[in-house]
Amino acid sequence: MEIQFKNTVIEAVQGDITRETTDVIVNAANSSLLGGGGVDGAIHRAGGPEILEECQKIRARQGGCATGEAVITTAGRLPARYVVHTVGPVWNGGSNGEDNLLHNCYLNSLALANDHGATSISFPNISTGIYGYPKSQAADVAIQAIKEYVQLSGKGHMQRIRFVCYDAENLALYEQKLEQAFQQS
Ligand code: AR6
Repeated sequence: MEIQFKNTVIEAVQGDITRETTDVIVNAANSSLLGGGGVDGAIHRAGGPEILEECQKIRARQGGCATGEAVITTAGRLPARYVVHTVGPVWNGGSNGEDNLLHNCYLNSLALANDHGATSISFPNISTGIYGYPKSQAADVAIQAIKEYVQLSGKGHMQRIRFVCYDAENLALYEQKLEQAFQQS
């Protein structure tokens, strides 16, 4: 599905984020930046060793990436231009600042992509796999963050923001929640 909100097209699709042709794809990384399973593993496998080399340089410079923050590298052999690596929170019951940290992941990724001249970006469903975040709540946080960003961003806006859902359950949640969040706008 596709929604037009101000000057931005917001989409929810089902698929593999490594195939995305947006300027930026976002990786649900961990704070070591050294790769892992899930979407992180898929991105490093498909993108090749150049991505890890740049992650290692970032580690040497700043010691990894804190939860809620984001860093940017080449996309290696992937069709995208850049990979933004953000570290989602591990779900720990919900009263440990998880929503706020997840919100930061989306906003910091958008800001970093925008700083690099990107006009399109694809997000996976950060934290909803290995990190155990409830899917419905994560979708609410993601959509709220995107709405806030589009409302507040000035000239350098994203033309296209895509939620690339791996599973049908997430796609159904995003379709329903995007409709609700933007129907009044
Ligand atoms: N394209 C799009 N989404 C995907 C893909 C793909 N190719 N593969 C999986 N997903 P997860 P997390 C979905 O576990 O919960 C790693 O080891 C998946 O179905 O990848 O943030 C990192 O190194 C789920 O909806 O990330 C960290 O240690 C979503 O991506 C840890 O996992 C996120 O699931 C991060 O855990």
